[in-house]
Amino acid sequence: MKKYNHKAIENRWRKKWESEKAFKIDKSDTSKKKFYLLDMFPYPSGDGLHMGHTKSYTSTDIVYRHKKMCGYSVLHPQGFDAFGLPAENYAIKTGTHPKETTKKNTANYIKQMKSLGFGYDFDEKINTSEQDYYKWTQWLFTEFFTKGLVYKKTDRVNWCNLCKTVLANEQVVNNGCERCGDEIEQKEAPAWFFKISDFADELIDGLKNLDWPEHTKKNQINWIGRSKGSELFFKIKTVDKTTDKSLKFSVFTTRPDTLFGCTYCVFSPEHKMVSSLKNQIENIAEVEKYIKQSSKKTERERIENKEKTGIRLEGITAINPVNNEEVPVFIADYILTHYGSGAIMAVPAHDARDYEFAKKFNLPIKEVIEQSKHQKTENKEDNNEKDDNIKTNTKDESINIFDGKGILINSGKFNGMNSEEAGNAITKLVGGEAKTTYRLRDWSISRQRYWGVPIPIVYDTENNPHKVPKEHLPWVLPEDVEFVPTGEAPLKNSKELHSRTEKIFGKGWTPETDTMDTFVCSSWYFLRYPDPHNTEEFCSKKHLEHWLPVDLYIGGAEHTYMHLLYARFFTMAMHKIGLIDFSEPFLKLRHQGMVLDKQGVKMSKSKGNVVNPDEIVGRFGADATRLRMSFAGPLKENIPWNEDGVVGTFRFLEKVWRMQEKINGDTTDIQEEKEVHRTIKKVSCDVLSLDFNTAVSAMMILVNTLNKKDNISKKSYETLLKLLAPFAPFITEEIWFELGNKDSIHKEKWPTYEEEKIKKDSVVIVIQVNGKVRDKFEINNGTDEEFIKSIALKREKVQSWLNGKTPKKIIFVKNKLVSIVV
Ligand code: ANZ
Repeated sequence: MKKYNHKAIENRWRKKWESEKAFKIDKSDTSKKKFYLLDMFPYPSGDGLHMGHTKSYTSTDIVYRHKKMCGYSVLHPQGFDAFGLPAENYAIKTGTHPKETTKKNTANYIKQMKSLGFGYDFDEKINTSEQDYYKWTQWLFTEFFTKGLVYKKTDRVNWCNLCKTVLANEQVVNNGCERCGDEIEQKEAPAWFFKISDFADELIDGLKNLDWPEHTKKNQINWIGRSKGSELFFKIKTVDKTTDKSLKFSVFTTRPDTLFGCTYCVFSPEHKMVSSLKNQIENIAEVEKYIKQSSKKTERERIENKEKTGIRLEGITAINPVNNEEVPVFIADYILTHYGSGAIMAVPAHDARDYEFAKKFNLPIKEVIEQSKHQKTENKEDNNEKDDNIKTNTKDESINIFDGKGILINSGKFNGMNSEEAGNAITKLVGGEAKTTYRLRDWSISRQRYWGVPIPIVYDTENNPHKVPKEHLPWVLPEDVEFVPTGEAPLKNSKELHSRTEKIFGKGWTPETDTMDTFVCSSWYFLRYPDPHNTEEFCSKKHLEHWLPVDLYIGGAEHTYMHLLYARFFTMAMHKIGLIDFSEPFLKLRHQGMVLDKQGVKMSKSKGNVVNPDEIVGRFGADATRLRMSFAGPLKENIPWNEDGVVGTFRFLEKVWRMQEKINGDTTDIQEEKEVHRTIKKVSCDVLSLDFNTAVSAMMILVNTLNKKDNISKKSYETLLKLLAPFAPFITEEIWFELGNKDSIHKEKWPTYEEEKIKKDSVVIVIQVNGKVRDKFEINNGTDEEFIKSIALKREKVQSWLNGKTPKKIIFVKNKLVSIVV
């Protein structure tokens, strides 16, 4: 029998599939049920595909091939999120135009994806940096502009000095630039904003109907930060009484029930009241100094502030509306300008931040809420268990403040009432209003960079903005620009762009010279895939209706706050203005885990622990690589990469290859049939739930069982090949033709099983680690000891209990138990 020659096999089928256009689908054929399967498209970096891509694209390719075999018409497109900083930074360094870099890198990615056997139809790919794509990004911008969903304002923005650009809040990570890590500064600059905040409620409420990981939903909800509370009004009193008595300010509070406990008020440093009171503030010089200092801090820094800072406005007090008490007024940067009204009533007895501040500035602390009896007993019961409502830990002391709801004390006629009731009553009494606020801010998208979509806006001689009309789109990115960043938008220096603007719109008209945040490009790309060559529309109605929304989206959880939120916003906004008839883009979302190195450390260039998929594919073949990725763990888990694993899957494929020798007619014994049906069931279920590792292990068990026999029926073997086909598409195709079949295995129907045939003598093996039951699995009665032990050791739960240690002893009890001692 010939040796398993992965190189020859894979090369042959790669060419054949390419020439036959095996991955093309007829998108207008609506006779089959559709399935829209989406990958997060890559940025074509100079480093090529990394192992993380290999893992997640292998997963979607398995789903793609499986769904196809199940009779679906599957749209499984791929493309390139090609605008962005790295290509531009590379251009700055080397003088190579980003277009050239992008072209080269894109070609390499395609080559790599083809080598891994991913079934993408590259004739239908999209590239966000190409005119036929960004024309529509621009058109959508102009539609949003017409409908008031995008506007320009001058605001404090996050500024990265190294990348010389403005960043969205979401792109500031640990007070540094998401890209380069440099510290972010705040500066005033004009910028274009998308009105994402208009959709805050819809963005929260829409999550209810989505099949997404719960933590991702929760994180989006927290990020949007909807808070229901009251707006209350305080009057200002100044020492010299020159100020108008009616000068008042509002505070936003989620706890109006604590108003009697307010012992001071705080403004954010940017609050306009500070300048209104300028002449009355006795220590204005110091106050201004403080304001200047805090202006350097980013919002995140202010929220995370380790130590509270602030300054009292001497000569100013505020009147607590519920009891007319005079309380001191401060400014402090733990109060944010854009949240609520930018001013608070501080209740140090019941709010940890206020408590910390009060301690530092020696301010009175007045308790006004008591735990109800019911709460007290509950707390006693779970004694030392952490309860966020009761104890708030700050850096060096555990503050025992009660920030939960309860019963009012020290609150005049409201004593004895519960928080809920009292909150409403107090709000009403002092003339306050119910109010909802959000943390989510509008999305600033102007970037002073070159390699992005030009914002399709021109200004008339009075500097009023106008959209570039559709007939002039794409509003082409000019080529006559310097790459060296100056802090000014590179497009400012394009003579061509300026003369183009005057030529079309008139003398004295000027172009907008900022480009768009690249996240705009990726906010709608999934709407282009069904119809990427359409020159009249971003996507035809017919294709939109048939293909959207996306049925399954797979990508990293790191996109929760940006891409996944922006894409939902775009979809909702487009729905609102009637461009599409649905408002959620991704019905089901799953995240893939990361690929770690042997030591469990994330692979990264800087750590020098990156493994190149090309090299692995070259040595072991695409099939073994794909299989190893699938076998290493469930999709959502992080998996360690080590070469032994791929050696293992390669050997498994060799076994499958050699089984050809044992094919003998079509007789199937009952035992064999049961085993085959059981495997069909297991693999079918596991592929649906994206637990590829257990699907592979089920196939390994089947191969092991079949191999023990001298003769294997052709039918059983062919079923095995079909189950294996989505995982290892090359070898299965090769054997399939060797067996005399005339058409591709990937066009076969997915095998079905009969429950009747499965009922058989399987046994449940219990796994103990150090005497405790940790896992169990079902296997054939009589499966041999070594195999059961090896399966047990590979189980995910067991691995986590072993925590990298090698077992000292493994006890085996036939058909019952594997007991591991470490
Ligand atoms: C008084 C109070 C008493 C509060 C109490 C809380 C507990 P969430 O729930 O996150 O929305 N706040 C209001 N505006 C603020 C701003 N611009 N910057 C910083 N903090 C601000 O938080 C709402 C609470 O955060 C509000 O309710 C207010 O403090 C504070 F026992 O008012 B509270």
